[in-house]
Amino acid sequence: MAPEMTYAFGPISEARLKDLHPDLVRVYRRAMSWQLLDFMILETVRTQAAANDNAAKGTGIKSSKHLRQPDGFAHACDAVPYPVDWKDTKRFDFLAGVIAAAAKVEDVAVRWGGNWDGDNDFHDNSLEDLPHFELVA
Ligand SMILES: [Ca+2]
Ligand SMILES: [Ca+2]
Ligand SMILES: [Zn+2]
Repeated sequence: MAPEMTYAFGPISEARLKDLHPDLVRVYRRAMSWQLLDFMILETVRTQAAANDNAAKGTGIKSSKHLRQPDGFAHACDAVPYPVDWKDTKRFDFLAGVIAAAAKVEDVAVRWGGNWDGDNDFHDNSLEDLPHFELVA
């Protein structure tokens, strides 16, 4: 008998996952299956207009991997601890570690918005985007 799941994606998160590349979907499902922390999918696919908007505000880039790629999917996903408290960045860091581990297990190369250059120096980030993971390829 499967253990009872305490944390699970709600219908809004599930709807957003439909627009996400299947490799990343596997990563987020694996992360949720570990039942370490509840989280929700905030954003997968993004319109060009929204990406331009974020670039103007300095919170994103115009060529974002959130844009629908030629394969029809977003290659980036923002997930936030649930319930979300944007000031509690430690929970975001913890979630990022869980997702990074899930990516390792699923053998998917991902880049985190808290460590864009992948050097494990978490203090040299130009644009801090703690909820953000994207496919490297
Ligand atoms: Ca870094
Ligand atoms: Ca660096
Ligand atoms: Zn993002």
